[in-house]
Amino acid sequence: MIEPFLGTWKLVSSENFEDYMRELGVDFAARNVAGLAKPTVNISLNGEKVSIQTESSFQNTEISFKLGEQFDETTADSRQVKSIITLEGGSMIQVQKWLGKETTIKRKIVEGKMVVECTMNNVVCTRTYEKA
Ligand code: A9M
Repeated sequence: MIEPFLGTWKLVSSENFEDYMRELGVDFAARNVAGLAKPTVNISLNGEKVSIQTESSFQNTEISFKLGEQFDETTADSRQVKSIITLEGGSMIQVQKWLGKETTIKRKIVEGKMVVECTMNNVVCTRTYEKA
């Protein structure tokens, strides 16, 4: 079910984001800017299309996709990736692939909060959002 994810979310805590970005290959300047950002994430549904808009004082991004269908994404750090997002056991699982590399972004609802777990190789970052 996508319904629990719909709405507007505000970042309230972040663990290991710096290490995750380093593992992705994000450069020093961008890591510093992104580390300071407190993004607002809006997740909406229009027919079969899910949109995730991420807004911060530095940059805005938006992805729009159908669950289970691969799409092209340009990430906040300018990677051109192939993404696919599925719902599995109540979690939204996103896999991004580029240049033979892969990262997973898992979103789940825990006690009314959206917990986003980003994994690259053996580095795991956890970012928690509350309903705005
Ligand atoms: C998240 O909270 C985690 C998504 C992980 C994205 C990693 C991209 C690195 C960003 C580096 C770019 C630097 C410039 C701009 C700063 C904007 C900050 C945006 C950070 C998300 C849940 C949200 O959907 N995802």
